[in-house]
Amino acid sequence: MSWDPLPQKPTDTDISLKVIVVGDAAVGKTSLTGRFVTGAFSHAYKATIGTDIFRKLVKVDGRRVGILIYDTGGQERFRNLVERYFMGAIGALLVYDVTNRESFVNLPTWSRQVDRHASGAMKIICGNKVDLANQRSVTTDEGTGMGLQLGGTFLETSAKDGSNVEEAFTKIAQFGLDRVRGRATF
Ligand code: G3D
Ligand code: MG
Repeated sequence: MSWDPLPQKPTDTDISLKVIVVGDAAVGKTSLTGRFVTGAFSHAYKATIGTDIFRKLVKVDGRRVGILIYDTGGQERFRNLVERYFMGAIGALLVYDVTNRESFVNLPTWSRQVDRHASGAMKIICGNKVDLANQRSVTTDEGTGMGLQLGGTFLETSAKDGSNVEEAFTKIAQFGLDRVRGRATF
């Protein structure tokens, strides 16, 4: 990726970043992506088969950042996605469901995949479905510990009520912008 010179040709973005969304089936990967891209929650999303790619334009530091979000599905149970899926990603959402302990326990496996195939990508650990407070089986402290263990930033999210969804993607956009400018400290 190059930053200087800025593109002179008419274009709607200054920079494009690839973000991948990984985690066990049904943790809310498609719902988080949909919430971020459309600003709404819908039960109408079909189980993802293969990879869907969504695009959203955000402004960070006055720059127009195009975020390409690769939402995967169907292959989750193999935990071994094709390398092309990870390649070139600047950041990854590693999603678990706070009401599903197994999805939390499986996070290190997802993290290893990201480290192996998208080396240097920023990892955002998302404990999703926090709106389901009375069904919770993973505590906030455990999530914080997992974030430290995996070298990622931990956030608790809800695709349903929108909590921290914008933050999760924006942190990656900021990181990507800093990295392209050679200022990343990560
Ligand atoms: P996936 O893409 O990781 O497989 P989905 O997961 O986004 O398809 O979501 C799986 C189910 O969890 C869906 O339920 C979806 O509506 C629900 N879900 C996703 N995020 C949240 C959330 O933050 N809160 C709550 N309460 N539910 C969520 P259905 O019943 O539609 O299959
Ligand atoms: Mg999906």
